[in-house]
Amino acid sequence: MQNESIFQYALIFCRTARLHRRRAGLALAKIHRMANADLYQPRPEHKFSFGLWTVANRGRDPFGDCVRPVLPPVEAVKLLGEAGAWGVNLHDNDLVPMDSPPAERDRIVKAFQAACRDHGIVVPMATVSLFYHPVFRDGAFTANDPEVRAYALQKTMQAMDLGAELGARIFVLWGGREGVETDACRRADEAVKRLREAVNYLCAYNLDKKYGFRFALEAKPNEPRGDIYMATTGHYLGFIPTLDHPEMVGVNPEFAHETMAGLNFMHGVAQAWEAGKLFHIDLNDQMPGRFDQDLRFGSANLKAAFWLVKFLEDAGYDGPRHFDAHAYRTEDYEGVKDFARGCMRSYLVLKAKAERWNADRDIQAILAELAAAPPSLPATGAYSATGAAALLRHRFDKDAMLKRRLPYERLDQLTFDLLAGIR
Ligand code: GLT
Ligand code: MN
Ligand code: MN
Repeated sequence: MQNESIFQYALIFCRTARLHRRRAGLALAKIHRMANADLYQPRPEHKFSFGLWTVANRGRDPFGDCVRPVLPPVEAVKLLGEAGAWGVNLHDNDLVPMDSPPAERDRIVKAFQAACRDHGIVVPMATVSLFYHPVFRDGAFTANDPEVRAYALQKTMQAMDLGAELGARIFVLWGGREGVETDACRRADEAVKRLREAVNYLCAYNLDKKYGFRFALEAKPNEPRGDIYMATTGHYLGFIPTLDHPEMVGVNPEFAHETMAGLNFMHGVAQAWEAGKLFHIDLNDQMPGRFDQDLRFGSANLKAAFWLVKFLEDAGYDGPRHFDAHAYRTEDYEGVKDFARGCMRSYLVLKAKAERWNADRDIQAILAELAAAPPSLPATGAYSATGAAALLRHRFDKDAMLKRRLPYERLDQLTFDLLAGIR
């Protein structure tokens, strides 16, 4: 009898405990969800920005017309405010139509500034369209026609005036038309010289006007030209030290552009960062071997996006995280908002994953093992005659070196498990 009641008591206890455990579990899951929701919520300190041309993209492609109606700039700012972005960037003509009379220009700028204030949006970067108007059919700064080259400078100076008025401190130059279909048209080194002359001129204007801009040069291998001269970020990193004011000029690497060239985007970004030249970044996605897709960040190459976010966060990059992408052509403007939210959310999810990766004991144990060096190894950091003599004397045990593990398969699988959410 006594045993029976003990048994019953134990049963009730167990049930209650299970109930409590379930409740506790549910509460914990809720806390987790809330914490994560907060973790993935864009905030101003994340510096997420979008180009006016990205959210206002109307879905036109070379084979089909627009699918979305015009989204006026003030409406685009509203959309970005609602989506939780921090900044908006623009080309001169994204905001002010070409050849607008001054009074009209000023009215447009005022209305835009008011919209930015109302929706808590800043303008970190400005740029210039030197590709849309047919006059740039043979390029802008590198065009053969000296009048086109002069016009390109004038247009850029006016775009700098506009950017400065809006508070931008970064000025992007994307030479989309600076290229060829046939190399018969000019010597390629002549194009490099013309480009240098133009950037030098604009740096001098920047100093003259005390705008304090930092120029960020954006590379692309092709599209809309058959070949664009400055094909990769690496090309620009080689070009910048040849300028009159190299300290004023850096790069704006774009995920899609380097991927179109078949390159590892993060490697280019890392080199720019290491050289102190990562002034801006264009985040999006792209399948290699395709046309210029400008897909939502993280939507096509999850692992590449992860390594990139991990790199930026580990390095302490504190510039804008600019999304230069656009929504699928199948979307309406609600879908464009989903697209914008998705870019930022994916970045923040990957940022949280990078923190997990850095805190993961198994991953860190492998990294520690990889970094270990035998104590007898002569130092090779800086050259000295005695150091070099010690290195020349040293006997390397290649068999022992070969026996050291390089467990990259496991490291990569741990990364995969972590990204897949099972770790
Ligand atoms: C254009 C291009 C982008 C550039 C923009 C800046 S315009 O949309 O595809 O990569 O960053 O000029
Ligand atoms: Mn871009
Ligand atoms: Mn692009």
